[in-house]
Amino acid sequence: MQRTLILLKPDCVQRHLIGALIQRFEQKGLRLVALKFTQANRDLAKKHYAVHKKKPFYESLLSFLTSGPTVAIVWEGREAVAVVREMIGKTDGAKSPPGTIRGDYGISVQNNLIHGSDSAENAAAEIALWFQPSDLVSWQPADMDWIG
Ligand code: D4T
Repeated sequence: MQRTLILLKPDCVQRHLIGALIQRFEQKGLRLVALKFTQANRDLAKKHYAVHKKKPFYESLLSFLTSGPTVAIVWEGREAVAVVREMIGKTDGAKSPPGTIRGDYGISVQNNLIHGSDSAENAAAEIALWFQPSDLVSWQPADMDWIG
């Protein structure tokens, strides 16, 4: 079992797509571990996107992520990091195929609705940024034997 972090970014919240996107992950068979509705401050946004510090879009990215509420979610499941990245699609919504979240709901690069951790190591670090250990709930869904 693996855990991963997703962020439903401010554009997703403003466009009333929270429920539609959560439904996809629930129906895929991923298990909810933690969920938080919050507005990232600049310090959190800087830590989350530290890898992009030197990029020309960095400042704009920080403004975007701090511009409104975000839903942070930890999902758990077999190969959860790769599964979620596949479901999200490519960075650019215009180039992301139909069937993916960005392909179905987006056409922008920056306002691309959702973040998903890109490795198990980054997932662990990002989960620790957005959640306290006590926020993470370990539980046994009744249909686990069917989902696998
Ligand atoms: P995240 O990290 O948000 O899940 O997105 P990706 O993994 O798909 O893409 P990324 O790390 O390369 O970029 C992070 C974030 O920056 C925005 N961005 C990206 C942007 O505003 N302009 C750009 O030119 C690029 C490449 C979009 C996602």
